[in-house]
Amino acid sequence: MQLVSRELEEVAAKLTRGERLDFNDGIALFRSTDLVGLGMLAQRAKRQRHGDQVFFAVNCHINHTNVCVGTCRFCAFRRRPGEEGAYVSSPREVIRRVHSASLWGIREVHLVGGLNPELDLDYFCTILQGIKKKVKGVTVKGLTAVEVDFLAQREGLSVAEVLLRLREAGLDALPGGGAEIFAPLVRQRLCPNKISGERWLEIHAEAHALGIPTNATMLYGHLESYEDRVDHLLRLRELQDRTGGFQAFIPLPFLPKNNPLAKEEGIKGTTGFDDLKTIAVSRLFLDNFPHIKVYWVMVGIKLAQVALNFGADDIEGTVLEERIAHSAGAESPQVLTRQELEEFILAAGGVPVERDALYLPVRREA
Ligand code: V47
Repeated sequence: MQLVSRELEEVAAKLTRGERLDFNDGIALFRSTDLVGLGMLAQRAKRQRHGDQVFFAVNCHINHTNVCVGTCRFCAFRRRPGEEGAYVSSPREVIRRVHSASLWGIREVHLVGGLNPELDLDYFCTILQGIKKKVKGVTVKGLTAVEVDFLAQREGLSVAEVLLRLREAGLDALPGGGAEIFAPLVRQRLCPNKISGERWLEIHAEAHALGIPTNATMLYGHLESYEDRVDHLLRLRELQDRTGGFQAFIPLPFLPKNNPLAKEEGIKGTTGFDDLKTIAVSRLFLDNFPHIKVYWVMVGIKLAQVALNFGADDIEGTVLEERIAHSAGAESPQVLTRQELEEFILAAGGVPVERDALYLPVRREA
């Protein structure tokens, strides 16, 4: 029986032979409309690696400040210093919030914010030390490569020095934000002041060299072409070949509310078809990434459940208090409980495995 359409046959044969996909294969996958065939290939790859396991974290997201000197056109979260609605949480406030979230049994904190020139390295070290002291056993995935670069410049330190200080204070892993799309021409139109794709990759390579694992993201569904998406995946795969330091890849669909990019360019947001396709292609193309994560906050809970059958093995998380996606119109709730998340994974045919920021399994007393 023919399981995949003609257009996928060649790639399917390559995958069956255990061969790596190249740039043209990536384009063929993105151009294909055989979503079911793609999903089947991706889910086979997911099962070969993880069986029925689906990883999740009981976590909280802390966005400590929305003050940002960046000018990313897709962002609905940032405020200029002094602008109405601008906020900065003190270290004490952040630690208090993590402490109160610990009543939910969190084992991971996701800490990211704007590029706020008022916040120095000590601010972050105080937060990290405070979190680790107050909440035993919690792990912290915090500061994007963009924030690390900004801090290094502010402090006149090297990236490695900043990372070492942060690690000493309690940082366990870097999140994947700020990658957006690496292709320079599109990146320039999306986020003209942001570090280049090369710099983003360099900072992740530095983290990997220090033994700090990281994630990677790709913002899609705006001005980029399929060629740009495959280029992005290819660059990530190449770095992963060299370092092995990436844990998870998370494709992020562009959300079109309250931001200049959507308004000025008339962008409507992605389709469910594209979201599932991008998850599936990511799984097939990034053959050296252990985890492909679906972010239910951005794709919606129901589609995230389907994505767990289209190659994703990981789902972010209980989340609690996310602001970046909700500012840009995410319609999902602010939080899922651990029980809801587990039920949701089970209903999608998965076996839930709770993990921390280092992907170590979390064992709970019954
Ligand atoms: O870098 C900003 C994106 C990212 C919009 O590493 C937008 O585990 C869509 O990186 N529409 C931050 N996306 C979120 C992020 C993340 C989320 C969950 C888990 C992990 C992880 C990382 O959000 C930004 C940017 O790419 N973003 N605005 C928008 N309008």
